[in-house]
Parts: sequence; C-alpha cells; structure tokens
Amino acid sequence: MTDAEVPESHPRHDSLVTRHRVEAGVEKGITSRQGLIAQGRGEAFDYLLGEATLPSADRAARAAAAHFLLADHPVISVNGNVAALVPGEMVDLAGATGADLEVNLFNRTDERVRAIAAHLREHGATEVKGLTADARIPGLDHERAKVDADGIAAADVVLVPLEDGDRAEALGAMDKTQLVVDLNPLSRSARAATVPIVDNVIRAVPNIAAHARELRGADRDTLEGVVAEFDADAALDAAERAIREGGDRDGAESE
Ligand code: PTJ
Repeated sequence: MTDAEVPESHPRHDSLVTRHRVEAGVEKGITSRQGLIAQGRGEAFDYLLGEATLPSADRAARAAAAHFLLADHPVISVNGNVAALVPGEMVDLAGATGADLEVNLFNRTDERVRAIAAHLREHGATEVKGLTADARIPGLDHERAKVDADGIAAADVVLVPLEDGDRAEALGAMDKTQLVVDLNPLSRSARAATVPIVDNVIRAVPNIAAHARELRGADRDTLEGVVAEFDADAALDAAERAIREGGDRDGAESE
C-alpha cells in the first residue's frame, strides 16, 4: 500500500501513512532498519498525545523559529527517518530560516549519506552537507561523531530531530543551542535540549517553518523575548502530564 492507497476515512490514516513512508525509506536505502523500531516507539507516544500538537509544543516550535532567526549559523541535521518522513518540509524549513541541511547519521554508511543527500536534492535542496565529514563531535564514538567542519561543527544552533541521547548531549557540551523534535518527553535528547519540541516531526517541521515566516520581520528584541519566554522544563512537564492524563483531548494541558 502506498500513501495514496490509505483511505482518508481510516481512523488511523496519518499514522499508517507515516509508517508507509518509513517503510519506503528502508526500501529506498535512506532509512536504517532500526528506523522502523524508532518509528514504532514514536508512534506509541504520539497515540498517547492524541496525535495532535499540544499548546506547549506549539510554543516550543515558535521558540525554535526565533532561535533560528537569531542564529549566525543554523544547521538542520537530517537522519534516515527524517529524510523519509519530511524531506520537502525540511527543504522548506531551511529556506524559511536560512539554515543549512546536513546529513548526520547514527548508523552511518557513505552510501546512505549519499542516498539521503540525493533524496533531499530531489525535494528541492540545492546544497546538502554531511558528505565531507572532516570534523568530529568530541566525546562520541567514531561514526556518530562525523560532521562537516563548515556545517554542524561550526553551527551555533542545530535542529536535531529524532536524535539518540548521546549525540544530543555531546552537541550540548559543545555549547550549541539544540532544538530537538522528539515525541518522548522523557528521552535524554528531549531533556538535553535547549528547546524540546514534543511533537511528531510530521507536524513540528511545517509548524516551525510557519512560525519562522511569521517572525521573519520581527526585530532582535522581539525574537529574544520569544526565546526568553520559553520554559523547557515546563514544556516537558506539560507533555508528560498530557500523556499521563489523556493529552489535550480532555483539557489536561490547560495552562
Ligand atoms: O538514520 P540514522 O542512522 O541516523 O538512525 C536514526 C534513528 C532514529 C534510528 C536513531 O537515531 C535511533 O535509534 O533513535 P532512537 O534512539 O530510537 O530515538 C528516536 C526517538 O525519536 C525516540 O525517542 C522516539 O520516540 C522519537 N520518534 C520516533 N519517531 C518520531 C519521533 N519523534 C518525533 N516524530 C517522529 N515521527
């Protein structure tokens, strides 16, 4: 079954479409088989969140957009799941924020880096970093540490969706502002983030781009105000509460 063959009327339409995209990503050689497991974990959290963007996740997306617009050198890190799920949306977000796109993989092979870069170009990217891999993130073992010297290594703000905790923490130790998209509010990457966006990457990425477009004309003070107002601990608590108490369906997140 392809995206188009999942009937719109199916009660789990979005979830099934998402699964098919990850499956197709594995078949195309852009997503690792472990990506299927990661998707299953994410899907379970999304189900508990009511498969909707919480108000706290929307505020996080807005704070992320403000960080992007304030950055000197923002970079969006793309892994195999992200490439399968939101390739065009990531290219659009890069355009809306002036960020570079860099392929950075947990289960790295040069073949998969090249396949993901080509996939992003098919979706409109003009430049994709990650192929040079001439710098290292300190404190990580070999493959996960490989980054471009003029990309993630030199970035001040990095968007790291669906990360593993080690890499997110290592980027934090390099004093980079980390914007993390992760459906699990208890994950180490969400907890290490400057801005944890507890939402499905499918909803979060277009939402950050929409906020960036809306904030694009704002002055520095306004953007710094958006950043300062955001409380990461409160956002994580709100997401955990929503999961435990039934998402925003019954007003659990009524701040
Ligand atoms: O392509 P690679 O080699 O870089 O590998 C990518 C994966 C995702 C396989 C790798 O980074 C990995 O194993 O990640 P983890 O440790 O399974 O963590 C993935 C996190 O992302 C988990 O906390 C999931 O809940 C979350 N997640 C999964 N799908 C989504 C998600 N968060 C947002 N949107 C999703 N669609």
